[in-house]
Amino acid sequence: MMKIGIVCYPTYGGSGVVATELGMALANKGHEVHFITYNQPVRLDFLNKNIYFHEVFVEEYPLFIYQPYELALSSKMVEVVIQYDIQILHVHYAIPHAYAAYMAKQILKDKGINIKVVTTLHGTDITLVGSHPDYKTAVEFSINSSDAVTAVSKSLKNDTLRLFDIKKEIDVIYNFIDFEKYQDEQFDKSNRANLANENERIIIHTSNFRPVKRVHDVIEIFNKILQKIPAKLLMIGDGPLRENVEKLVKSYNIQDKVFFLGKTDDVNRLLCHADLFLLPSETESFGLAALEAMAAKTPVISSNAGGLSEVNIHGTTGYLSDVGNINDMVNNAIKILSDEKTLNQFKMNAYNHSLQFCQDNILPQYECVYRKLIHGCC
Ligand code: GMT
Repeated sequence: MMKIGIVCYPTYGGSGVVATELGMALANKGHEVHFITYNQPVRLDFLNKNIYFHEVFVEEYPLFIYQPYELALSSKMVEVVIQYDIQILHVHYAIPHAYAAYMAKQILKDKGINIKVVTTLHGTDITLVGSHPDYKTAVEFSINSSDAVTAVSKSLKNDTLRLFDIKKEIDVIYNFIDFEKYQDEQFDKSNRANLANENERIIIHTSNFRPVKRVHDVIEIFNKILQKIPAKLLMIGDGPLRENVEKLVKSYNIQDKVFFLGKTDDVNRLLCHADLFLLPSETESFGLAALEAMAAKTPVISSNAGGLSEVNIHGTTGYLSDVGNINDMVNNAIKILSDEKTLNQFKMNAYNHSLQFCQDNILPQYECVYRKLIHGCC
């Protein structure tokens, strides 16, 4: 049994989801897991045994324009490590977690404690934000100062090596799925009729509606598919572009075909009805949303950005197109949706491919990283 502190963003984003699912899975295996973050992580189940939650408070003070979150986080890490004899601090998303962990490590060193820090890179912390000149020096330093570094795809590892001067080995450990949440039997298939007519295909997009997700492309693609195939589009999630995209839907007069469902924890309950998943992102280090769709037997039409080709296999589990190539995505979608036999084949392929990302395959890889740091071997 190991004692592990997990630091993450407690929000709907992929990195928070991965960190939370990882923590819960480790706890189920008997490890003691301490979440250290500013809010209760969205998918955290407190009824799970071996789970602890430590909230980071940031005291407001009129002098501060920016509240010193990293400082409060480092202090909380030190406090939790000492109180619970934590052996590993696993921080998800480099900014500012890896930097705060470095500070905590130095403070603990001063007290005679050698805490091991694992940093997992998730994507935008490297590709969009981390490499910006305002952050690069500190991000590079904190990655190099971690005891172990993991990245969620080969593509992200390569991006990290290209954008930073990295002196550490980076282990690729893919995102994973808890297949218990995707067992067909637990879903009531009869309520499909509440989402679409029998002759309509159900298409889903899930994201945080940020520019990187190219949500406008989702609507453009769907509008073109609609001209050939009766369908409904479920837009799951929320974010800055939602209002804008709702306007685009109105401008095409397809409000009766597109439903904005907002944020929900029940994505798997909706995905079990889906025929197609759209993810035309500008960049995507891995694409957990696509993997979740595949686990629910849903083929994926995606861009070929970042690590998406490591998840979605062109011509087998779905199709990949260049970013912004809407017509190609439409043609591929129609290829899949036009006849039942092809659709069912893609659905089974998607599911079968997703199985290799099951929790049982991925969890031991993280445990191995921890053990190497604590005991020197796996
Ligand atoms: O995609 C997002 O906007 C959320 C983001 C995050 O940091 O929480 O997701 C990133 O991490 C996920 C989990 O590792 C990956 O599956 C996503 O592909 C990655 N997003 C991007 O690279 C844009």
